[in-house]
Amino acid sequence: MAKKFLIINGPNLNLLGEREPEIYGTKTLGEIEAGIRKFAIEKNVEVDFFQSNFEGEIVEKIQKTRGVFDGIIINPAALSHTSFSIQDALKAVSIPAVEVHLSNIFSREKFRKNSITASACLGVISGLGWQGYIYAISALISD
Ligand code: CA2
Repeated sequence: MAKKFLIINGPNLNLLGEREPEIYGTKTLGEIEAGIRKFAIEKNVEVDFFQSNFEGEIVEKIQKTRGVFDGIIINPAALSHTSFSIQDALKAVSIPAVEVHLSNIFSREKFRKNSITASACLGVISGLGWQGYIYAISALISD
């Protein structure tokens, strides 16, 4: 059976392509999702997408992944730096997760250098733009 992955995007990522293209690239979230879909077809895996600006909604979505998805790719956006509840939810479901950041969080403001959610993930891909989501799926396929 084809592996099934959930791609979660956190607060403000619905605004991609509209502002700060020098940091986050020029693609909209819809265009990024289309690129991921194309890759998923090539690799014969299933992908589903979820974006929310609300921490609790992201926690609920993660809780519901158990028994449904084989892996989670998550860009928690600014919640990466604050959210123990997302960290707990990722740990609770014990589904392999990869954290993705479009920008290099280590070369920006000090507060971005620490990701609270990353410790609940297999690994982190940061600074490689939208293709980071593709690399994350590749990692989970070969997991
Ligand atoms: O680099 C990333 O992917 C981030 O997760 C993006 C977050 C930021 O808080 C993290 O430190 C790193 C911000 C997402 C905001 O997205 C925007 C998109 C368009 C215009 C303005 C913000």
